[in-house]
Amino acid sequence: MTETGSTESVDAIVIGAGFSGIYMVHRLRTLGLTVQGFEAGDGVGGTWFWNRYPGARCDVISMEYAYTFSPELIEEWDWTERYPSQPEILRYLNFAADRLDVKPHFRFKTRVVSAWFDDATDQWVTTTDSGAVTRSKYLVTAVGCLSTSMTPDFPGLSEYAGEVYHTADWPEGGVDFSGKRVGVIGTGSSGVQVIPLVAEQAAHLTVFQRTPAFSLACGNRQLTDDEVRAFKNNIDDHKARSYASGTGQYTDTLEESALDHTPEQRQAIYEERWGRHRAIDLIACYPDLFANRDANETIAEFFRGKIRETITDPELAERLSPRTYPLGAKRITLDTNYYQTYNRDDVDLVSLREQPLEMFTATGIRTGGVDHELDAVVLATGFDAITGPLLNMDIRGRGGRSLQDKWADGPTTYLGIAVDEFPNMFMLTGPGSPNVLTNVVCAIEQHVEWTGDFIADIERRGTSCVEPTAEAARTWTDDAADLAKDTLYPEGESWYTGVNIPGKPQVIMSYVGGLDVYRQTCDEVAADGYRGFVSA
Ligand code: NA7
Repeated sequence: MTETGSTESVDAIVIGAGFSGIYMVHRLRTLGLTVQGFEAGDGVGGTWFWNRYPGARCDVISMEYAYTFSPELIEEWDWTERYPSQPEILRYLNFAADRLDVKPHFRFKTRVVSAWFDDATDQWVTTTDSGAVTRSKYLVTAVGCLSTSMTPDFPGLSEYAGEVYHTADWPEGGVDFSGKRVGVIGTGSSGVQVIPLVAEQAAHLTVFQRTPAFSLACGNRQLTDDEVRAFKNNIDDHKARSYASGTGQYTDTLEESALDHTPEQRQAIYEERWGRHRAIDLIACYPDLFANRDANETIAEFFRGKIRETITDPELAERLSPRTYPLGAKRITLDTNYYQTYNRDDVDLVSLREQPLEMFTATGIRTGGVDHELDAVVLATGFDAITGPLLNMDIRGRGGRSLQDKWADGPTTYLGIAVDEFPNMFMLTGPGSPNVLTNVVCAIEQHVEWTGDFIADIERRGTSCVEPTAEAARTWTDDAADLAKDTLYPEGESWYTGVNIPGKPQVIMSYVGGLDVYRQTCDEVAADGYRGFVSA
């Protein structure tokens, strides 16, 4: 390892200034440590900095999608809408970062290129795209799960003369589609949100759909002052209930199987829950909806019925109806006027299953021998999720061991937080933790607090390095894979399992045992002297 120019030294490096990075920097600062944060964006926000496409909105209720650790942050911030828009979340994160005074500890517009562990000094040596080198005892990755966008290798894309935008890297000043023929590829959460707004502006919209989504109308609305006040007054209850839940979101799950009820009973129950406009209320309505394919089919068919109710053309309704995977195996999308958009005369749907996407031409897209002339194309094609942002950097542990090599067959971690041979490296919402199967802010708070406590313990003991044993990491990873085997996730063929990225190892990158069980396990590990870790 060679270092040229000056090298700074800090106790800890934190990569990323989203929800997790902001809180981690704050937590480390309160321990009295010196911290250098790096963030590729020109401001805080993480995924909410980049995903500023029209209609971008979180699928968790605003008041629950917020930090709970600080009474001041809770008291001083008032959400305005039931589901928060991207601009409002970005304002919130700026407010939190200012209030916690963490911005001065970040270097923005700075991307970490590599982080190598130096065996001689037990330090991490981190290099940024400006060539700056920083040494630190700790390396904390707060890079998010959905921060490396994915553009498929479409033939001819580079020859296409029109405009191309990716939802995950949207121009800051916005895009004017007025008078244009626009194509949107992708009907996941981002596509479902952007499509209605592009349709309102464009002269014509063509949606290129490979797999239809199960989408729930989000019923967004302004919050009342009373609702906001009541939530704040009940924050302890909210915290207790989210801690006790498997996803950080709680609902009233019935005791009986979906199959124990008559179709009429189920219909009435699903209908009531549809009106709550919250995916968790539907998918966790009966305990077996996500465990039993027949039970799942009852709610899948209920969703398809909603599509048929909304779409006037029955053939179109069928093309928009998911048939190939269980509800919940791909993330349920949350929309405003998604299906209604297809009733417009100036919107067409191309099913790529019937007419495969052959290539981009200079003037548009060719599918099944048909040319679609387009002035602009929006790629809503998703992310190299969870491991993508970590493997984008050249991270090397003991003896120059690269993380890319170590994870060539899929990520192995202990608790989703640490990796053997990578001492003093802590991953927030890393692979093998509950990450995206939760209200991620809940998962982040648990991770930051557990990691902060561990680092405080290491400092108290005067230990130089900790790392998990290879056996602890292997056992955690194998047990997590065993737990996931019986779920319906693999049938979804989505970013949850890496199937969306050609060549990516196909494993469920999230711990499916629930955030409540996970939290308890992490606490037991800590109480047992950080069982599974060794010190040097
Ligand atoms: P998603 O959910 O991964 O959706 C990507 C969409 O793009 C999905 O409909 C894909 O179809 C489609 N896609 C991907 N590659 C192709 C190719 N090569 N050809 C045609 N269509 C393609 O990403 P989002 O950004 O919408 O949402 C990600 C998460 O962000 C979301 O779940 C929220 O948690 C926030 P497919 O289904 O693979 O057939």
